[in-house]
Amino acid sequence: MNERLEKIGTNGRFMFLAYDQGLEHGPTDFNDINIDPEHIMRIALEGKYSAVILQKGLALKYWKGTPYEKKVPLIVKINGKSSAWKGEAYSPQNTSVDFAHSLGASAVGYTIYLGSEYEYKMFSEFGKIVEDAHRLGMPAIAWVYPRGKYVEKDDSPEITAYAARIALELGADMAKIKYCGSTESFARAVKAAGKMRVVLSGGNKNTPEGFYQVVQSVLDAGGAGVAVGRNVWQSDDPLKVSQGLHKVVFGK
Ligand code: FBP
Repeated sequence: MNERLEKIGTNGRFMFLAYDQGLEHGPTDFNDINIDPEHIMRIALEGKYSAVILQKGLALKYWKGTPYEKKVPLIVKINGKSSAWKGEAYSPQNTSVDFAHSLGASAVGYTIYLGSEYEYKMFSEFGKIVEDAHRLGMPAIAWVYPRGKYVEKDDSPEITAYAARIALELGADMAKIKYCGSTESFARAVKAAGKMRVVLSGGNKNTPEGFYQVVQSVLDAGGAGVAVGRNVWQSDDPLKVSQGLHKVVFGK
């Protein structure tokens, strides 16, 4: 396990604020308030997140050289695709591990679409990313989402455990995977992940209570926390939801 990953967590637990949806989904995810990255940076700081997840462009303009640089650890998401792309799932790399490191990132993140026709390209890109990141003393986090031509059911317990295992096999320090319905089934994914950390990928809008329950289930299953976006910053009171989440993840 990379010590730098543990450094951004607390007692082996992690609560990340994801804000890469501007690229992944487009501004349809945003209202007039949360479209402003400054607003999200304030939530990341005041909500006591372990780190904020940004694409390079936001990291350059809203983190680097700002007071947040010293206060909120950064994870740079180094690949991404838009929702306009309707082809087979593939998320090209748009920046390097070296650049993320030069920015001051604490970790890099990369999405792999398990079961896509282009899975082989993402495996290959991620393999190099792990090596580059470890050479620089940085952890590599794999978002592993079953998606594409060869995936029948993207949220089955089997494919979720497979997603976690793939991240382990490719050398990731942490996998960010989706919930597969129950504590028991998620526990199987955590088991498949071996020594690697597993966090929940937020998901579609839920009630705060419903979301806390899912996060609790992930922790009960042996998961290490959550990387969440919309369930926080699309809520009516993002700081209140962050506090509730903090209580679930860190017990205070
Ligand atoms: P949410 O909590 O908003 O679901 O964010 C988690 C995340 O993985 C983001 O990092 C990413 O932008 C988004 O989900 C991608 O979601 P999908 O590919 O399933 O539409």
